[in-house]
Amino acid sequence: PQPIYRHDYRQPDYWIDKVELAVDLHDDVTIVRSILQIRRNKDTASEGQPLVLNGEKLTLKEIALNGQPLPESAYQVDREALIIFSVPDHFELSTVVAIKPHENTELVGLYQSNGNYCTQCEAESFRRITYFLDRPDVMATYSTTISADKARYPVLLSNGNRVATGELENNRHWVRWEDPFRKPSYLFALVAGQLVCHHGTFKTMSGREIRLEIWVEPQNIDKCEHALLSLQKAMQWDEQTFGLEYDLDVYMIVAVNDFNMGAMENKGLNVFNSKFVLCRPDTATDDDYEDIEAVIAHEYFHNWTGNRVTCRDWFQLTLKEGLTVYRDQRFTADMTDFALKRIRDVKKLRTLQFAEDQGPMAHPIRPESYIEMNNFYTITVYEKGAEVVRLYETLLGKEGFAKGLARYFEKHDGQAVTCDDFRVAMAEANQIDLTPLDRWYSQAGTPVCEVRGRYDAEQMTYTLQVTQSRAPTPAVQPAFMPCLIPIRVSLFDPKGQALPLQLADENVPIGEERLLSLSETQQQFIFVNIPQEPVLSFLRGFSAPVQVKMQRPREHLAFLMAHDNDSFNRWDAGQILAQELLLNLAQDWAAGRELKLDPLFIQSFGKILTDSRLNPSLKAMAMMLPDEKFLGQQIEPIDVDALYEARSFMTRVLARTFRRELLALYQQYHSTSPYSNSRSAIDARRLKNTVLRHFLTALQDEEVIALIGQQFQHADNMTDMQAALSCLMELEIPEREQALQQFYGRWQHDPLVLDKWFALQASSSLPKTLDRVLSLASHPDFNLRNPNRVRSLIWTFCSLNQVRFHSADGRAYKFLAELVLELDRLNPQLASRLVGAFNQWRRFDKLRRNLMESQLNTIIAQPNLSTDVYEIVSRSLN
Ligand code: HT7
Ligand code: ZN
Repeated sequence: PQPIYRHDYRQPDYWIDKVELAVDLHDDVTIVRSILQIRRNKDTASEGQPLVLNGEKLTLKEIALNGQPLPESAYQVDREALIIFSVPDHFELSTVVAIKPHENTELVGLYQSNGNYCTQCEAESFRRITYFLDRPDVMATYSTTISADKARYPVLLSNGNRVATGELENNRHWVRWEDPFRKPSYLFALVAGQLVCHHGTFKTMSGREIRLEIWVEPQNIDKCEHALLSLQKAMQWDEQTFGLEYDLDVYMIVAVNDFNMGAMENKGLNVFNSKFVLCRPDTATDDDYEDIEAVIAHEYFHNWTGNRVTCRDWFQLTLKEGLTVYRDQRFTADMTDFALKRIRDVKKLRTLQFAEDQGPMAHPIRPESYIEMNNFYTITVYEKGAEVVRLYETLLGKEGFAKGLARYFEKHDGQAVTCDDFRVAMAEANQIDLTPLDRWYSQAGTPVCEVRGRYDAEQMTYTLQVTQSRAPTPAVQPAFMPCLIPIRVSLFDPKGQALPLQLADENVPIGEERLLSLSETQQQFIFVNIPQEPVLSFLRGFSAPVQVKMQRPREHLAFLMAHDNDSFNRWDAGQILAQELLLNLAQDWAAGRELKLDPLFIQSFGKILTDSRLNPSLKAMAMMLPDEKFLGQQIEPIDVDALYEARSFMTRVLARTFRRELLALYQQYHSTSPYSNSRSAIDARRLKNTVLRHFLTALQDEEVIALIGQQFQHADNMTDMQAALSCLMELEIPEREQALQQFYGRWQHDPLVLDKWFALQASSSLPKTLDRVLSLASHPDFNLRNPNRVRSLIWTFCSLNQVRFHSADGRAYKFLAELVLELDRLNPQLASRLVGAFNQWRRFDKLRRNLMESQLNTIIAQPNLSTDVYEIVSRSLN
């Protein structure tokens, strides 16, 4: 397979202005009639240029140009295209194709899920529905008529407004939809099935009433209210924050069980993985509720950032995704807690995106090339992309950012544009040169800032020396060029008071927090009038997506844990200290030395436990030790056993030392009153479940086991039930299997809850987990055709359970490789996600490296491998 390069972009030779589709759904075949109004692009195509339309897995039945059937000599059809040799400047092209959605296991194009029809066209799958110029810069208006059996498919949906309906012979019916907004083909959607609707309304700021519809299978009608509320909140937030109003009269969301990703922002008709719609207190956790709110908001925000203004080509994906993730992060921060949200987002970025940047898949947020676009819906494009958008906010302030966004819409509404267009709009609105941000788009890899602080008592100066370079990456990258890195800093006196900050060339101090701009490879910042040696708080709020390297005494970290007034850095100081100790403990364990925990850390941890001013959710965050996967990234080779033992040791020591305080916290926050979804109830559940799952369980004593058992038996909500079951997963006691059976008996008919049952077992750190996973893969409820189920068992185990997946006998590697090959024949997109669990293989010890490499070689040697899996594996092996 050949890569496609960003620099090869050129406009299409033809434009399509109007699309009329008629989709006839039948059991054995679906017939798609399309009428396209096409015109030559005078800027690129000379007269007589052939028309090349994308099309895959289509059977062409009829073709006519301006109403005249085309003779076979006038066109050619191959596996990927329909080529018409000669066309006029303006014309109407009609085609009729047959497709087989019931045979579609890839879940792209038109497919069936639980007997209902739905579509997924992003990135390049509209071409599996009809012949088209399937690229985002071709924007057209769509009219779609769907016909189907009335009893089996009473609900027929597509983008825009419903304009007509009618009855047909043979108990069939039809519905016509018209979308007045020009859109790229990837935003097309169609749904047909036996669905029911939970609806509400929203009054926009200009006074229009929008109908909001959540469509689900009948048994799920009581699980939609939270999704509806989330949508209403998102609509209101976007009006209040950015003045953005919804444009159509109806906004529809459809929940489907079989979906490759989270959700899809099709114009006016979002299709969602049911996991991000359906919830009830007894079936979904507090985290599920928060994820639903965030994903609903994300897809809604796309209506402006993605749909009204879209991407010129797929290399620009971060233009819509980075920006929309940034918007949904801000939304969630406003709905919940700013610091908590920031910590979660940064944790995710550091654990997953930093790893991607250090692996074979490292790429800039705006990639330079791809073989299979689906492989580039990555944590880099999304989350690092969002951090890059946040840099604009950091540099321009919230108001400047909003002004820039308004300018972007003013200039580009209705267009397909580039990341450069976004940067230029931001710069114009704020009359500032933002070209220095360009390197964040063009360079892969994580910048590393090395920091040195020096206090000069005589001069009363504090000098900060900062350098930037790039963390090493196995993928070959052009030489690293320095980026513009905004760095927020504060200095604290020994009492924990933030000092007024005055730089050497300033006359007076300006505030207690400063934003420094690092744009060179090396820079120095001198603060004057500093009366005593201060403690530095660096990169406050994680003001740029970089790694920080700084030698500092542990006492400074303990000090920041107690005194920093930036909640993010306060949390981070604890993480850095814990990380340093855990890595040392891992080394000691590997060398057979006795393990000892630094009393300074024990003391600092104790202060967090007993700090009554800390919000309980933040306290839970602060107590959590860095996870094994994150720790693994900090060392080479990754010693999975040593990291596991070190972390278990630290947990045990803390649990034993603070047993009394932990039990008291548990009791204090364990509610005996009925479930509530208030913020304080959520915070309480978070803290008491962190205490139980991550500390008390390690004690394995009778009192704790009894607490877990009681919580499991009496829980009136899934948050508590799942937390208790996850504690049991760590214990080799009879109650474990009983609870699993009980849970299965109660929830086997609810696929989303059953996913939890699989995931909980796969995440256990007990040595027998690999065997359990192997047997669960043959369980009657395990199903390779359902991505949620595959992710819950396989991804949880292979990606999140580091110590058990990397068992030294290589059995888990073999299991994954075989599964990837089997899955590749059904759903290459999902298979290529899973094979990514091998991406870090070079960082392990020789034994594991060889074992993983051999499985990767087996995979790549397979004939007929999909381009999706081929791209990931070949990059991994190169
Ligand atoms: N824009 C959506 C991306 C998406 C997708 C991409 C490829 C294959 C399947 C997919 N499903 C959804 C999701 C989003 O970022 O909002
Ligand atoms: Zn998105």
